[in-house]
Amino acid sequence: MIDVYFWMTPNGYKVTILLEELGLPYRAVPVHIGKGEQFTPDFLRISPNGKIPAIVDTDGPGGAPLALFESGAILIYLADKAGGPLLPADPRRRYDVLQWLMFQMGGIGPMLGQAHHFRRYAPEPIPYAVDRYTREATRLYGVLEERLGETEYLAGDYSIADIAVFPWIRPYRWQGQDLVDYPNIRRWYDAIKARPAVERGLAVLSERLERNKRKPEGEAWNTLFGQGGKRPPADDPQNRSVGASDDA
Ligand SMILES: N[C@@H](CCC(=O)N[C@@H](CS)C(=O)NCC(=O)O)C(=O)O
Repeated sequence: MIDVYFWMTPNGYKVTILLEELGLPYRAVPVHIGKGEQFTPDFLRISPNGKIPAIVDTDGPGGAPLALFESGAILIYLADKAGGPLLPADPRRRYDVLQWLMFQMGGIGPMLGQAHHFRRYAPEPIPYAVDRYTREATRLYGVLEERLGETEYLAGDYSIADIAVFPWIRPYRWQGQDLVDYPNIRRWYDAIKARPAVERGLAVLSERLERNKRKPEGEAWNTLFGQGGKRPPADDPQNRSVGASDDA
């Protein structure tokens, strides 16, 4: 059995969509990140960075349990476990998938996340941050648009790279984007959205979605973006005097 430590966010959906595509049995374990459940000692043992998603596969390599965090590593592990075209074994095709997966992990996720944050969640408007991350989001959408003008899916055939990027495009409006400007992304997006496995993956724990309260506020905001959910380290570098070096 695969336990998926999950909340209804783009990084969480990558894993449930893939598991649905692969038809592997799993159980979604809710980790309410607005309430700080990502900082409990039990969860930190599985996911030391204190973020979802994470998995525990009771039937890991060699039959022993395996715990994994970081969505990119989880997608690679699950696709390899099941085998098949979502992460091909052929080296050229495999590295093509992996480079687009890493493009998601290093670019799409962090940058679109910052655009979303400064446009929607920042307590006061910060024009420099809004401009910087919206411009970077627009640039990244341009990269996707060009690629999807050349190939049907990011790495040719549908793969874990598409599964990683798709949930990040869903909130495109909050990233200052409009899909009418990107016909190739629109085509790709609609094709993925129509897949029954994707629909099932997006429905996981949907009963916990508070439709009108998807924007974290109050305690939830403090937990996610302040220090409300996690103790700062005892030796918090921010408390050191400016210019002090580590060995001073
Ligand atoms: N690089 C990580 C990012 C994970 C991540 O940022 N997860 C968010 C939800 S999408 C989270 O758990 N946030 C809670 C927090 O930051 O306290 C991955 O891809 O797994």
